[in-house]
Amino acid sequence: MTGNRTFTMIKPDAVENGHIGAILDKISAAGFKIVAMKFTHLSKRDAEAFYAVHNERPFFGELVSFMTRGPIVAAVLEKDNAVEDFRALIGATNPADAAEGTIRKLYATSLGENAVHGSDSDENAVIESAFHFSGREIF
Ligand code: RTP
Ligand code: MG
Repeated sequence: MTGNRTFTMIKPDAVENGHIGAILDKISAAGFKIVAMKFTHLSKRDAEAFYAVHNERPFFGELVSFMTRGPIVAAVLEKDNAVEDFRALIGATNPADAAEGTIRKLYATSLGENAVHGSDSDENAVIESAFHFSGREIF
């Protein structure tokens, strides 16, 4: 799996704002194949574990409360060079800095509420996919 898969979440802001379909269209149009997908709602414990790398950061509490505010779409995406190409497709963390046409530029609300997650390495893509999906749920 390493190298050609990444993990994404459509975050609660984008779900609340009705952007699930548009974001999935952008993902497909960019050449990513969806190999796993679910609509789910993170518990506080889930969000704290998923974003544990940020647990010392000042925005951690805000991040956990945002990510647990409503349902999310979790998915595993397949494409050559998936991690890097997906990070390019979503754009910078802060939508104000994101390039024109990127998912965050189009659909994110703010630095904290930025519409989508994308894994930042092949190693984390594997860990994050396994956090949300069993082997039988990835096709
Ligand atoms: P993500 O992990 O969600 O794909 O985002 P990222 O790599 O672009 O950014 P990262 O540094 O990993 O931060 C994770 C998420 O924390 C929220 N954040 N808030 N208020 C703030 O200063 C701040 N900084 C980051 C964002 O939701 C960011 O996506
Ligand atoms: Mg990150």
